[in-house]
Amino acid sequence: GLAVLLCSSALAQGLSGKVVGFSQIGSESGWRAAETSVTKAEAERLGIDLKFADAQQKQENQIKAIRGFIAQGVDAILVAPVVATGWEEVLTEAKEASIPVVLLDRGIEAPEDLYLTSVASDQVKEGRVAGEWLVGAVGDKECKVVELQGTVGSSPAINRKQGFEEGIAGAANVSIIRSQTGDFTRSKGKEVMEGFIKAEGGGAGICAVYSHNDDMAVGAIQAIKDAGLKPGTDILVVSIDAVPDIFAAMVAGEANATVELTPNMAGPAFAALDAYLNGGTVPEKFIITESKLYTPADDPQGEYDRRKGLGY
Ligand code: GZL
Repeated sequence: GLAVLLCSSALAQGLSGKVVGFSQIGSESGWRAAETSVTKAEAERLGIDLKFADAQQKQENQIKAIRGFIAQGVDAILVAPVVATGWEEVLTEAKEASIPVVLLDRGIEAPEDLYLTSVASDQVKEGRVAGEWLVGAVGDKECKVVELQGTVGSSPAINRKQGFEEGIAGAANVSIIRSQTGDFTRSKGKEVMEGFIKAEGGGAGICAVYSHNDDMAVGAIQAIKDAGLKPGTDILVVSIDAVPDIFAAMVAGEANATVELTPNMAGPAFAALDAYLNGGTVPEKFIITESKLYTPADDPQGEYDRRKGLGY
């Protein structure tokens, strides 16, 4: 009777009319652009008034944006934290203003009471799956790997490096010979891969490139081709995100494996905020999204077509 009515009215209230600030890192990759469009679409669907701030990959811009949201008195704040450190002061200010903070797709090193919950993939697992795939692909052939790291100090860069090293630890024939950040962008990934190829006498000895995201891998593919080598055969290409263009590369025989990262972090984030703001339910601290390996055996053209409409 009444209880059900009250409960359903609370649930029905949802987040409509709520004001949520979103401090987004930037638009450094296709995946990031997809996360932004999915988040905006989810907010629209739920009737949320989303205040969006693009930080151009600078932490100080994120901190400024969060301070602005606090001053506006928003109901909640979403943050995709560009790096893992330096958040305690501003998140303490949000806590003191009783504004719940939800972290998206990257983690931070800070007391867990400074955020309501974190929605992200298991980035160590992503790296491990990539490493295990490469070990399986090369058998007992010697394989010298070059690594394109994500943004220095970001949780995905730290975790995906650790995971990959775990994944290849059991294979003495597979080793990382060079590793450098490409800051998750295509242009930097191409530039760093050009440097690796030059430093390795033209690249003939490089067996594989492991890239912390597909965008740097797409840049590396161009550098490999410019050097007269065949990506996908002379140099294997394994990366993470599963954006449309890595599937296009697979169709062209130029990429070999990617680990999917869903761009829909907002769905679980808004659900947690709804339960918390409308029912006082405290969500689990870490909401982990699924990861899935894709290779050219998995209908890359179909995967490209399916994702093309998702805002990448
Ligand atoms: C990982 C996410 C990374 C993507 C990149 O969760 O933070 O940031 O893998 C993006 O494409 O730049």
